[in-house]
Amino acid sequence: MSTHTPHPLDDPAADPFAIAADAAADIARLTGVESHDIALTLGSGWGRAAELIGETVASIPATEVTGFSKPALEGHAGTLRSVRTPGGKHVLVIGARTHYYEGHGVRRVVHSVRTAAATGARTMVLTNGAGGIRETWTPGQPVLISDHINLTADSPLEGATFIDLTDLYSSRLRDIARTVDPSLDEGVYCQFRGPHYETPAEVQMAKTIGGHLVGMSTALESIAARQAGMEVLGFSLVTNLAAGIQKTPLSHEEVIEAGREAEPVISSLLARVIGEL
Ligand code: 8IG
Repeated sequence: MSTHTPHPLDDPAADPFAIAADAAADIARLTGVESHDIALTLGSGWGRAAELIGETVASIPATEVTGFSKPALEGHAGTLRSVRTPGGKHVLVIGARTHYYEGHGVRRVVHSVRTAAATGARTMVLTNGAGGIRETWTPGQPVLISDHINLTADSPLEGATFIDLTDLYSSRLRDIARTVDPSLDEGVYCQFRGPHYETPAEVQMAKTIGGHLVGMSTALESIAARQAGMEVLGFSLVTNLAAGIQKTPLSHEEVIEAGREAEPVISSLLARVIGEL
C-alpha cells in the first residue's frame, strides 16, 4: 500500500495562490516573522550569500512549508531562512528551488515565488548558475540578467491571463546593482528545459535569437513574480562557457567547482546589493 500523500499543487482544481497563502502563513508561524520585504532564491554558486545579508532570524526545512517539494539536487539546500538586514528589512532566502526538469509541472516551479509574494515581498531576487555565450565572459563571473527568452514552451500563467513583460528585469534594480559593482555586465538569459545541457547547435541558436546565457531556471519564476506584482532582479553566475563556446565537454563537477570558487566574491556582491534595495 502506498503511503504517498498527494501534493496539493497536483490537484488541478486547487488554487495555487491559496496554497501559496497557506505556505506564507506556515512561514510566518515557523519563523515568527509576520511579513517579508524581499525574497531571494539562491541558485548554483550563490549559497553563501545568506550569512552575509544579515542576521538569520530563523531557518526552517522547506518540507515543513505547504507545497514545497524535496530538493532534487545536492547543493540546493532545502531550507527557507528569514534574514534581517542591518537596515531592518526582512529577507526571505529560498534555498529550495524546484526545477522544471524535475517534471512536476510549472505550478511547483513557481510556488516559492508565489509564496514569497504572499509573505509580503515586493522584490524578487533570482539567482542561478548558467552557461555563458559571450566569449569575453569567464567562469566565475556574475552577470546581471537584462531580459529572458523562455524556451520551455510553458508558462506559469493559466487561462487567458495576459501579463506585460516589458522591463521584467527591472532596469531600476539593475542600476542599483551597478552602483555596488559598476563592472557588472548584463545579458539575455535563455531558459531551456534541461536537464541535458545544450548541443553546440542549440547554443548557436540561442546566440542567433539574442541570448547570452543558457540555463534551466529563472524565466518561469520571473514571469510568476511579475504576475504577483513584484519587481525582479536577476543574476547569473557564469559557471561554464556554453557547449561549443568552450572546447571541452561540460561536466556537472566543473559547474559545481566554478560555483564553489566564485562563491565568496559573488555572495558578498549579492549581500551588498540587497543592502541597497
Ligand atoms: I550551472 O551550460 C549551468 N546550468 N542549460 N546550460 C544550461 N544550464 C546550465 C548550464 C549550461 N550551466
